[in-house]
Amino acid sequence: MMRGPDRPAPSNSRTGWYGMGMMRLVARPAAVPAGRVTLRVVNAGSLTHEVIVLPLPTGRAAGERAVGPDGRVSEAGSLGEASRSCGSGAGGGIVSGAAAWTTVTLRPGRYELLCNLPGHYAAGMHTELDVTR
Ligand SMILES: [Cu+2]
Repeated sequence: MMRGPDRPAPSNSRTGWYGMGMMRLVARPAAVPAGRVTLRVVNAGSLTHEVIVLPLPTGRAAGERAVGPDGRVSEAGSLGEASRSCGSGAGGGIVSGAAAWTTVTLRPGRYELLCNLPGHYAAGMHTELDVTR
C-alpha cells in the first residue's frame, strides 16, 4: 500500500512520533447494517491522513493494537482503505480538506477504523465501527 510523501515530522525529538498531540477519528454513524458499506472520509485536520478498516478481535477495543518502532500498526487482515484524495481506495494519503471513499463488504461484527500514518494511531486516530445484522 502506498503512503503519503508528506509524513509529519515529529514535533518533539525526545518523544518522537508520540509527541504529536491528540488526533481523532470519528465514525458517524458508529453502527451500520451488514453488507456493502461505503465509507466517506473527510479530512478536517491540517495533516494528511487515511482510514484503514481492520476487524476488531474479540475482547479487544479500538486503540489497543501494538505500535511498531515506525509508529505504525500491522495492517494484516485489512479489509480496505480510503487514502486517495478526492478518490476511491488506496492512494498516497488524504490531504487536508479533501475527501476520500471506499466501499467494503462487511459481515456483522466489530471493526476498527484507523489512520496508520506514523504516530497517528498512538495519537488517537482510531475508532470502533459496529456492523449489525
Ligand atoms: Cu492520521
